[in-house]
Amino acid sequence: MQVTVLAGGIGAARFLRGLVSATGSTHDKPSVTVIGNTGDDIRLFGLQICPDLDSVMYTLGGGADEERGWGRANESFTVLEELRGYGAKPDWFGLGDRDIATHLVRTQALDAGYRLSTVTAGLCERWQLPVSLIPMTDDRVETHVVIDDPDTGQPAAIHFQEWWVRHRAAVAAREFVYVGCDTASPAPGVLEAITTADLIVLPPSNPVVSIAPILSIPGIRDAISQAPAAVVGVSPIVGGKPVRGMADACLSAIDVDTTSAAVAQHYGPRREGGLLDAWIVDLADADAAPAIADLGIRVEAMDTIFSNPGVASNVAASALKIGSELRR
Ligand code: FO1
Repeated sequence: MQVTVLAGGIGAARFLRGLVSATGSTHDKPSVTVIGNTGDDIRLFGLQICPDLDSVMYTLGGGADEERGWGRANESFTVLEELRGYGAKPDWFGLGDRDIATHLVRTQALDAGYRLSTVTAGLCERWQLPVSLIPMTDDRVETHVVIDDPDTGQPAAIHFQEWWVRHRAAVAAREFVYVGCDTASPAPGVLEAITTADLIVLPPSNPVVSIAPILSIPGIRDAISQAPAAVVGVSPIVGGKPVRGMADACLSAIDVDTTSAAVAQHYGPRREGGLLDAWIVDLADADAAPAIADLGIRVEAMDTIFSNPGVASNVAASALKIGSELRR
């Protein structure tokens, strides 16, 4: 069964670990293709940083810092200390020494003219990734956040990473803009991974800053809507709160309630031109099932808190089962 997953952030990476074990996907025979969000990407100190691609690469490659959820295990921050010693800006982004090696190799290859998708495949070779990881596009697309400038009160756009890391999403977001998406193209293999999939999964990623940028690339949303595969989503909201991160601050900016049902409605039922055939919610939200089912979306309630790898495998197995039943 070929499974295609739209992924961004830590929740997706942990779900993918379960999906790999549930599908038996391997580096030599990958049955899972991950379309990674690149809207979080930022160029700092001349280095191209791809947080959501690296979350998948490090987590599935065994090199991730499990506690932080981003960056490398056994990390040190000596370079960052030295940058701060010079008063170099920005000083709010935690660049780790091991992580910098990834950005150096990536940036050198990009500057030599290689596409991001080619470079990503090369980086993943080191990690013997048990999936195919493809960036949503090889073109520059950046998520910027429109806030009220604290000094002038006028609208001002800042890079997503500044809003997320420096401001901890504590500054009200008026709007999210996926800069460059209108003229971007899906990276090679992206549309094929969608049209040939037996199952498409929207994992518990942030709907606004991880999934939406992928859907903003011309051609991707339509390909999903028309794909023969069933589309199964996993709610990133449990009991009215994000499982991790600050999706609530993002959802409120687009007037979507921070509930599992509201996010399902936001993605929309497939039969009305939306994305979802099915929605997996946590047991804590089982009472929302009838309302979601009324939208025309099949609902499964189960433990979705990835406190141990077994939970992610169970959720993945449930998605596979639904996918085989609903495939068109
Ligand atoms: N997140 C933080 O909250 N603080 C950081 O200092 C930080 C540094 C960082 C460096 C590299 C990288 O790949 C990710 C990093 N992240 C950091 C996470 C990142 O901001 C988010 O994980 C994603 O962009 C959102 O999913």
